Amino acid sequence: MYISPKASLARQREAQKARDNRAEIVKALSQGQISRRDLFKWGLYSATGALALKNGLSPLARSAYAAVPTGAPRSYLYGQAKYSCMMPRLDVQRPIPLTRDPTTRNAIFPASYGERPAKRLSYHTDFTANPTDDQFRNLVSGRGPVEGRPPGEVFAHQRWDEFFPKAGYVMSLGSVSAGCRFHPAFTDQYSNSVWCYGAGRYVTGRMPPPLIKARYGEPILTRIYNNLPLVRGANEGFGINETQVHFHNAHNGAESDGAANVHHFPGTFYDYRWSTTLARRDKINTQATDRRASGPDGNGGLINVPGDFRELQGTLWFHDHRFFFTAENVYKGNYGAVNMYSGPDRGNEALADGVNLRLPSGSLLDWGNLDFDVNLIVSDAAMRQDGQLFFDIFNTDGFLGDVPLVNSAYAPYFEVLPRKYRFRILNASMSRFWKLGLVNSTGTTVPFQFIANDGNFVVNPITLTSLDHQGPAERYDIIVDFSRFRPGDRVTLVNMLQMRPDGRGPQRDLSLAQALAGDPLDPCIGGILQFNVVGSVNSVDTPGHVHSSTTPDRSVVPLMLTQQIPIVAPVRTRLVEFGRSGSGNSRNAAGQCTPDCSETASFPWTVRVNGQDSHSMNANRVSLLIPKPGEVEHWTYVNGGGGWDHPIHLHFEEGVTINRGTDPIPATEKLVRKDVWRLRTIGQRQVTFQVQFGEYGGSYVNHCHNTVHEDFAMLMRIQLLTGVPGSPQTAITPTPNPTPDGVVWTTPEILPEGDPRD
Ligand SMILES: [Cu+2]
Repeated sequence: MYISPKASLARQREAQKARDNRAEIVKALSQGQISRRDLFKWGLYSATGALALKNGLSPLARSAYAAVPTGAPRSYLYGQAKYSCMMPRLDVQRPIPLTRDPTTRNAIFPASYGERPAKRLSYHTDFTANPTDDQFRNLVSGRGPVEGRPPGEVFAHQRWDEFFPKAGYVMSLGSVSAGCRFHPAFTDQYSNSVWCYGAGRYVTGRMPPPLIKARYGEPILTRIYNNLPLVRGANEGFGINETQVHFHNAHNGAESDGAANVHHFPGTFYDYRWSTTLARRDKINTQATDRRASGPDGNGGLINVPGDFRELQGTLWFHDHRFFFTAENVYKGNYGAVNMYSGPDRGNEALADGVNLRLPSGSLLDWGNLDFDVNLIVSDAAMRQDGQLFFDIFNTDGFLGDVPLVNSAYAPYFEVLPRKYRFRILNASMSRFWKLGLVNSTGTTVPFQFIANDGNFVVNPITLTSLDHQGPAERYDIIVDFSRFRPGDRVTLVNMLQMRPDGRGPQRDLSLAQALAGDPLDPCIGGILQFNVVGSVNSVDTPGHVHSSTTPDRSVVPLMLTQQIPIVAPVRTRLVEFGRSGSGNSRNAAGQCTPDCSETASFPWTVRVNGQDSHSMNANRVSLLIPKPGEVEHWTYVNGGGGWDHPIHLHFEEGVTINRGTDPIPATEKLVRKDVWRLRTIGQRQVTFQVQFGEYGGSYVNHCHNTVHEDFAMLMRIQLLTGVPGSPQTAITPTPNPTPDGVVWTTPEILPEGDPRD
């Protein structure tokens, strides 16, 4: 259909008006000027909780001429074309050495940092005992404890002495300062359009996202200060000024998992102990004699650790997990990457000791070289006409942006040498799935090798010409060999997946030619990153050093990366259905959620265990209980409906993917360890995997990682019991309910269908 320029302009204006109206409502709600009741009264809100699709009110009403896929007018790009800015590398954080005070068992920061010691028990414990002592009070707000971690033994760091932290990181989550942009030619983001991390105490946030280089055998203490505005509404329309930080699938006690309903408030900090525990520590290789179960010692050697080397992890990330507001907060910038280094996955391509796999990385540093081992965080954003980041908080299906970002930069370019590179691709989108492939300048696909799924090695590298769908939070590690190219050549990373315009999931796979032709309805289809092959690049590992294309590539891609974990008969099976069964029951009779949710939130997305009733998220309800560690279980996840996909994330443990029901299973998933499984609409609607729990206990979660589904409220609580005598984790964890004045405890209900105890 032909649309005249004049009519097109009118439609753009109307779409803009719709978005402005909606933004006004969001702002008025967040600042308490109107209530949910007012919206009902005005007929703008339905009983199911959705905003009425009235023209001019909802940008998703098609009559509002909103652009696909954002529901708002096309983002303003200041006339910039793709590949016009350089891709930033992630902001590598520097570890702070911690020492142990033998008397107090506290971890001491060097005096120059001015940081109080990290302790096994939260400072909230001291605040509760000494409520008038200012040293334990949040002095920014003047109210409540200075640490957000709940008080007492239940939230003490588990196995503190065994995993005593040696490396410290102090970061603040804050508003951003001037100069924060998605492209050098774009406008600065307002200080509260973007909220992200900065290194230090009570500092502003910065882009690109941080990267922490972790290694087995060196436990970490990450102190996160909440430096966000005290006023909830100071958020440019979305995002809540409270956070709990989830270290996505690292093997940690629940008190450090960042998803035990422990969000904290502006002015407070939270000490997360990231233990670097290798799974099966109490069961396999308990004497730490297997050299493959190890971390680099910094001097060419290894520090052995107990545990199963087949469960070594690599590419991980951390992100906000404030229940009911995760999508807004992650989208706003609350995330970062963690590379876990081990004996086999050393981040050194030259060191040959029989354990190190020598994957592409570099060799200037003993471990953790990044020169040829590159994190690519892929996401999609939308911007208002004034260039500020935009999010639609009323959307419960899925939020899609129209601006592809890599490491927070708009469709950038990256200079590479003609040699092998490792790329760690993370999908950090809220709702968008990607299907990525590589193409050269003549339009021919460039094959590559797939080596890891969700941070877990596949047994043998798999040669591919395009990746499988990559749902939110999934990580794919690939090796690309640019040695067949010459300086001046170009290779493009292309997205070949068309999403449903409503954001609920993928619509169809495109051919490479279709993707390269672009889609006028969705600018995130087609190229998102261009590799420019050059003759020399500057080192990021040793600033000042220059790598040349004539330097030999000493990296190796071995035929075998790890060994297969066998599938065995399970102690029990579980069935979890992720569906859409009417209005979820996140609100109690008084209309309140646990924890508090937006007044306007509705809960169409539900979870059902073993065929019983459907529920939506309630932090005071345990839906699955794991009675003791070490028991092998087989779980089946099923998509309960049609028309949408769910990328389902299990915290704390990976599962070995067994089958996709009777549907074919791709080599990149078959018997591969994962922590996010896509449940598709047709074909691969279900997945069965083998899982066992161990080493830690407490309150964890399992949820959809389309964070919009997660917030509305496809999430359930899991309780792990450890059976360690005297440990609080032998019992159900009481629910901590954070308030600005401190934590209040409640006793959770337990769904009988999720409790296998007699
Ligand atoms: Cu979902």
